[in-house]
Amino acid sequence: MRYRRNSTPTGSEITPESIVLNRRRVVGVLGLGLGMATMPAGTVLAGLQADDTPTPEAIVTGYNNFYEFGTGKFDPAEYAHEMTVRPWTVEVSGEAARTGTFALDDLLKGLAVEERIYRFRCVEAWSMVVPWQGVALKAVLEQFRPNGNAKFVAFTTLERPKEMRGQRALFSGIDWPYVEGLRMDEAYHPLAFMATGLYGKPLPNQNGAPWRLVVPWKYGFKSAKSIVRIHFTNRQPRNTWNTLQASEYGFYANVNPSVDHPRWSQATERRLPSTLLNPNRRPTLPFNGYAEEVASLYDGMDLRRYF
Ligand SMILES: Nc1nc2c(c(=O)[nH]1)N[C@H]1C(S)=C(S)[C@@H](COP(=O)(O)O)O[C@H]1N2
Ligand SMILES: [Mo]
Repeated sequence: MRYRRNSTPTGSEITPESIVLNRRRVVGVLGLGLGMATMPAGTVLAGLQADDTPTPEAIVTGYNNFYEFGTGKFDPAEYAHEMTVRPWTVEVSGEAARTGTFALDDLLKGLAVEERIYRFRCVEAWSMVVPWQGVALKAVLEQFRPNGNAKFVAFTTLERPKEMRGQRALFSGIDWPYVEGLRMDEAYHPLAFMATGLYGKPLPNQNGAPWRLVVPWKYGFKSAKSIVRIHFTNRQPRNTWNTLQASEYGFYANVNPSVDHPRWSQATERRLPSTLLNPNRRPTLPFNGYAEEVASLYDGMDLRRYF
C-alpha cells in the first residue's frame, strides 16, 4: 500500500500537539508494533482527542448499521457476505464534463491511499474511532470535472435485493436505494474521505465494501456505503433518512451536542465498547471534534435550523 507523503493536511499540521504526542499510543493500539518514526506520513489524526484510541476491530466490523442487510446491529456482519463486490462499476452523471460508467479500479488508479484515524458518531448516540484507509473524496470527484452548476453531489448505494435481504424485507420503511448527499464544498473539504479499507485490510462488506463515504464531522448516516452512483446536481438531493423522518434527520446532519434528537439527547455519546455497567459515556463535541477544520463551511448558517 502506498501512502502519500506531504499530503495536505497532515496530522502534524492540523492536529493539536497532544494528539501528535499521542501517536505512539495510537500506533500501539493498532498493534502495528511500530515506533513513531515509521508512522506513515499520510496518516491523518485530525480531530482526535487525547483519550481517543481505535475501537477494537471486532466491534468496528461486528456492530454495524447497514439496513440493506437488516435493521439489527449484528445483521450486516452475518449477511453482508451475500453481496458480490467484484467487479464493481460506478455510474457518474449530472453536472460534470466526464460522465458515464466506470470500473472502480480505474477510478482509484493513481490516487494516493491514505490512512485516516477518525472519530465516528452515529445519530443513535454511540461512537467509535476507526482507522480507515482510502482516498480523499476530492481526488475522486475532481476526475469528473464537475461544472459550475454542480452545487451538490449525491451518492447512491447498491440496490440488489437478490443479495441484500434487507431490501427484500417489507418493513424497513426505507425507499431503496439508500442515497446521501453533500454540498460540493463539503465534498471537497480535505477531511471528506472515501474508505476502501480499515485496520489495514480491504473494507469488509458489512462496512460498505468496496468503497464507502466517510464524513467524520457529520452523523454516521451521511457516510453512505457500497456506492454505485455519483450524481452532480444543482439542487439539494433527497437523502434517505430525511425522506424517512424529516423531523428527526436533516440534510446537513452536522454533529451538534446542543441540538437534541426529538427522542434522545445528543449531548453525550457511548463510546464502544459500551455496556450497561460501563456505558463509557463522554461529551459529544461540536462537529464531532472537527470544528476547527470545518466550522467555516457553515458561516452565516443557523446551525440549529440546518440540522
Ligand atoms: N447504504 C447504507 N449506508 C449506511 C447505512 C445504511 O443503512 N445503508 N447506515 C448508516 C449509519 S446510520 C451509520 S451509523 C454508518 C455505520 O457504519 P459502520 O457500520 O461502518 O460503523 O453507516 C451509514 N451508512
Ligand atoms: Mo447511524
